[in-house]
Amino acid sequence: MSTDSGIDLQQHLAQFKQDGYTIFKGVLTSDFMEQAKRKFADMQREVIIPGKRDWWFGNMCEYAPKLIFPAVSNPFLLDFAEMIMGPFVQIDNITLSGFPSDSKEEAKHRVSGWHRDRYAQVPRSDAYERPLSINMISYFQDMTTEYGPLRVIPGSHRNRTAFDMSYKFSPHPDEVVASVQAGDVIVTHNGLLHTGTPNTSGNTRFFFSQYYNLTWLRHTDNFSGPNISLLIEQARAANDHRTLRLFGIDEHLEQRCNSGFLIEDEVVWRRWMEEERKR
Ligand SMILES: O=C(O)CCC(=O)C(=O)O
Repeated sequence: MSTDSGIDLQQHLAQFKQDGYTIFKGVLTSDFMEQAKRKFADMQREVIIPGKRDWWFGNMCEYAPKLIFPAVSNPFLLDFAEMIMGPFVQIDNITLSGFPSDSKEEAKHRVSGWHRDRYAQVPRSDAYERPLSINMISYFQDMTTEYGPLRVIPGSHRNRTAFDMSYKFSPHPDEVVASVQAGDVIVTHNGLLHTGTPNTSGNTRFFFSQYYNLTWLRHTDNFSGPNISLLIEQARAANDHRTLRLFGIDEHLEQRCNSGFLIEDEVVWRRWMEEERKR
């Protein structure tokens, strides 16, 4: 996994703080995306609801650890997540989804539904606040108009104006359509207003979400299955606190969540992150 966005992490962070999102180009390899699509097809075949197909699969790290764990523990993306949230990054859910194609008539002038994400709130001021959660969204196809691109309202994570509900399922005058190719990763603040767009491509629209939150919150995925238990065991043996935190085990939490808060958060976080790297 690599990235080729042409700007450094500090510039990505500045964009994220200002706009509520930033895009990393070319993170997922085509091999990863092909394997994930095959896994998706297998899971659809294995679903046991008679006459129905499932299109939405959480717990992907448990279902396909060899494929998914390297993606969700990508050190470059985790460095960035820690710059945003501090060294308190846990998985909330890792989700692989396919959106079936809608008819063009049904989808005309419609968006999937504007919203902020899990653990958000309507911003109370225009100050930047550390998010309680972030989403790292990627798609396995270039997001053309037909595939239904992500739309975002830049700066809405810092805009306390109430959302005009008449736009909930319509394009918004302040929206930007995220221009992304297969394998790019869009990192979003949970306060960012965004929506998908219906898929009218005639093919499945693949969506992969790495959703992280702070280690003291609940998580949606289940971390007690056999595969994640093994990953936890290996991380314990390697004294790998970053991986342990991904699965909700934060052995520094007691001390770090009660640090006294006399020094700028980002300065302290950097110190903790550097200390961990030296070990
Ligand atoms: O389908 C999409 O492109 C966006 C999905 C979304 O809004 C979300 O994950 O919160």
